[in-house]
Amino acid sequence: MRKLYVLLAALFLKSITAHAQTGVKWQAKWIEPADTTNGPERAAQYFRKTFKADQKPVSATLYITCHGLYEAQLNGKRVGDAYFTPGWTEYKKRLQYQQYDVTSLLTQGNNTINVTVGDGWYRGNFGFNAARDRYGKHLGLLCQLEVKYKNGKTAIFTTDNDWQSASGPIRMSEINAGETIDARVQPTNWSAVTTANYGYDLLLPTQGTLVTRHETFKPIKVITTPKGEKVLDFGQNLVGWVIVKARGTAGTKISIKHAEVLDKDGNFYTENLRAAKATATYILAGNGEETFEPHFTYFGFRYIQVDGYPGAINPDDFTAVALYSNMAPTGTFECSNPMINQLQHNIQWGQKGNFLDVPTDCPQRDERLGWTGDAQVFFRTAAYNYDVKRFFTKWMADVAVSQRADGAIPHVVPDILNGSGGSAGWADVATIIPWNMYLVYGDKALLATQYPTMVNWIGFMTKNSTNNLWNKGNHYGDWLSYHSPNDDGSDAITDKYEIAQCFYAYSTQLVINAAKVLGKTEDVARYQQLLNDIKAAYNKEYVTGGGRLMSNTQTAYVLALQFDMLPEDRRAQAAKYLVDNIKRYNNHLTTGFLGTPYLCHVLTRFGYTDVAYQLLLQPTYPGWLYPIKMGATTVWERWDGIKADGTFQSSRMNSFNHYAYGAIGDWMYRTIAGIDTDPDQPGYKHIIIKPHPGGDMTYCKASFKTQHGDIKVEWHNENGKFSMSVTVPENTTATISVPDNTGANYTVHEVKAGQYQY
Ligand code: RAM
Repeated sequence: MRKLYVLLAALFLKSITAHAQTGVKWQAKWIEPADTTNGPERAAQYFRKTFKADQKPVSATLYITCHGLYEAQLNGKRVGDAYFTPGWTEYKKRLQYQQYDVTSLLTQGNNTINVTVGDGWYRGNFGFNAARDRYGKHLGLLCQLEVKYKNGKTAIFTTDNDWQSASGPIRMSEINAGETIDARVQPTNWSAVTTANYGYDLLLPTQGTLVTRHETFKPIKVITTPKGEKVLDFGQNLVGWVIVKARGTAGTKISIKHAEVLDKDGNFYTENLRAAKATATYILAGNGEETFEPHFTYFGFRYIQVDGYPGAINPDDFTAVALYSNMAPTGTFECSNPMINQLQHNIQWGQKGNFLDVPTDCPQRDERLGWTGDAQVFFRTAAYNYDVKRFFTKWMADVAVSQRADGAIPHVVPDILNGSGGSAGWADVATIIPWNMYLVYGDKALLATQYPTMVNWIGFMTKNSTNNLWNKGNHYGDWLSYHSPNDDGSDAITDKYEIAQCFYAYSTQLVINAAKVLGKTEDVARYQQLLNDIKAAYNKEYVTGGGRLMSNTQTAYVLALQFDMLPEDRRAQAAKYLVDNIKRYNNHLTTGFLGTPYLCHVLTRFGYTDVAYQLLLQPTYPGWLYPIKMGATTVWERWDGIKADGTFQSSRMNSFNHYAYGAIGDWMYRTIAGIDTDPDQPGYKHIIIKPHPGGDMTYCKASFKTQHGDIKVEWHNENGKFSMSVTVPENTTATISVPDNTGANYTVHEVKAGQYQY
């Protein structure tokens, strides 16, 4: 059976490759600069070629990819609006190329194509175990321009031996370190390129969502810090860079450093960036007003420190621009509590900043990796806020190809940690995202594509289990859960193998769900038997005779309840233990990465929505609103990134833009607003509307753009009266449950598309 899945996975890969070749028939040669090292700084390379078009083309298409990151120009005009192309994939197995309609950029006669290629992920120094040349030693370029003339003739211009390369103004570019641009240097020492034979087998057309420019920000404050640093505050922690205008003499060097926060004294704070220098350096050519911005790096920041700027700093000369994958917005959420609205804002900005071609844990320090655990906990929230179908289709294809032969999924994808993986709650990305994508988008084909990877992941856990107990391996566990500041024994540490057993069951359940959808009846029976065994082993090992769990933590109860680990007659009591635990912590959550996403869902399911609201609205640490009280504009990695006295948590791991805890967004949409899909008619074909009023909210207004159209819910709960309006899009049906003002009783309406008032 396993062999069959490996075969299926191989066929799937082949089909991707075949697909790649239907888009373009490659004739181009890979070219590399003659000086492949590009000097000690590893300057970006400029490639060029001038070619002759017999007439003005009636159509022209450029196909292009590279080893590194590229920006292309035709006759001095930028090609396309995407950045960080060709995107980041498992480069040794899959490399995207882009296709651009460049008809309007070409003319009759001579045309020049210029392409700049920087190190990027391909061979730059990035990731927390800093290393260069992860995918290859040489920058390279592959492009093919296909033109059609009015007379029906066609011509193809490709990268080949006739191209030239040189270094130019971009003296250094790296994901973490930043970029240095010396405007005095123009490419002059052009020399012939060499060609290389990498073939075309790994190439595929853009599968994901390319990065483009989005919001811009002007400084809201110019600050001179107590240390005397010149700092600009853009008012929002964002990901991208700052466009700088300056006038000065040739050789003037401006340095722009980036930080997410100021320290408690108001000084510029970069310790939490660890080894990431995150600095843009601009050297003026001295010819009037000059404008600078980087190309092949990005920064996570709210503040910049400006050094060496010629003359007085005028905020007008600085514009921050956010760059992220160009996902269409799908969700809006608003309610009567401004703190919750700020939380929604922070969740969305966490998504923008960390959806830069791949889903990253954080965008600022020397890490910025596709951590699988973070992505799975945030997936459902992400899919409410934006259309992430393409974004995750691409990334999950990378998850699939990075799966180890033994079925383990690496901790990060693309896998730059050399195969280390198989951690509970991280590797389960293999099942959790495909299943949830199916719920959100209703696309069976996507589920079928990922099915072999899902099954192989179960195989890994089974192989590493004894008597159906998965009690081997290294696990991150309930990462960053509550630790008491005084080590008084109240730390919420959940046994890692107890957690692993829950995820083993959950992933198996999701394979059963998928097998049912895909009509794989044999698998349904087989995995159902396995699931029964996993749960029996769990109850024997981790549940006391009285129904308490071995780890007496919120996360232990949350996972047991969310994944139906306990026999039905024990669940209500376990939910009560969970609530008791929350009360013991004075209405605070103590959960980390794995317990947090399900905490409020479990409370709602077992009739404790009031407790869920208390947690949501809890203004003191640990809780979602504490960072907001401390001025956060994105979601923090830790519940106490900045402590109440203004000091920081350990600089070794303290990101102020980590989306994982933003997973509460799912509960806000699904439970407060009450918008969900029926798993039996996924993709919002049959919509479930069931709001849960509470938390003293007087109104909630949310919308969600499905593939069928917009769902809208607006409820008011004032003066003892609950009222609600709902829009149900065309070609769908909905079950609308209308609560009374306490949320205790519902009246249910089965409806078709239309607008409804209750
Ligand atoms: C940290 C990452 C990420 C987490 C892992 C386990 O380094 O930032 O959030 O998933 O560790």
